[in-house]
Amino acid sequence: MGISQPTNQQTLNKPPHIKMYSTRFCPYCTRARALFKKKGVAYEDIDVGSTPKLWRAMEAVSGRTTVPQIFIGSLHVGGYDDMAALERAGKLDALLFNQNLSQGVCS
Ligand SMILES: N[C@@H](CCC(=O)N[C@@H](CS)C(=O)NCC(=O)O)C(=O)O
Repeated sequence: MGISQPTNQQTLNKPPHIKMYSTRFCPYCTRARALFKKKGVAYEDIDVGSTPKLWRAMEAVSGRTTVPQIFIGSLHVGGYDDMAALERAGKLDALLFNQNLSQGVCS
């Protein structure tokens, strides 16, 4: 039978795909990368700086005109300030690590 099939629990807790539309040297993008690094999460980094078509695609999916634009799974977090606010509120890890707070409680 093998052991390759994830349990329902593992499927539920699969980390979301993290995507950031960015430019290489923008300070807010750099700060976002540093926070992702601190959290130890992998993310897709899409450089929109030299490709107007990609920048327009970012504007279309986010409704915003600045970089970075950050998505955690299907959730549009916003820019770096928005992600930092989630971190300050203690809400970022639950999103990054797909933690369902109702699970894992011993009773
Ligand atoms: N509050 C935003 C600020 C983002 C921001 O100002 N980004 C600059 C680059 S570092 C930008 O996209 N500027 C282009 C513009 O304003 O059109 C955030 O935290 O992401």
